[in-house]
Amino acid sequence: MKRISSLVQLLALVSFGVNPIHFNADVHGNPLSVDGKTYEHRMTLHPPSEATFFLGGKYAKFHAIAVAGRVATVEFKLVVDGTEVFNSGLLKGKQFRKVELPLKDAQELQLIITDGGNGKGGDWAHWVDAWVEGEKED
Ligand SMILES: [Ca+2]
Repeated sequence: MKRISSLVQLLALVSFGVNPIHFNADVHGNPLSVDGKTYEHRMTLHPPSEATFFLGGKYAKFHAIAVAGRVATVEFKLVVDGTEVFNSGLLKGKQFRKVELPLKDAQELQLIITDGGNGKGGDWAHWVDAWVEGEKED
């Protein structure tokens, strides 16, 4: 199991949105609770956000919880090798969707957050507990 946040540091990164990415805590240093459980690991972004990870066919599965910020209206998408494989639909104020995604021989994974079509004001959004697993031996 390898956290996506560690892939950010380890693997080449194509692009992020115009805003910085925040790891693991909000501006007040607080962890995030989702559905009654507290998570230490997350990436917090502001749309438009598009992060591309080169997986090189090394991983079997992707896991994450897509969580809208308190006053956000956003949409989360996952694109594998150019094909959209997950769309959260509109998520508002703390709504969330859990994602389990088989990767098979995926070369490239894109994590996308849009403004939900109503502007980006207040649109902080979180990829919580995001990791890939099933690392293959070279
Ligand atoms: Ca919005």
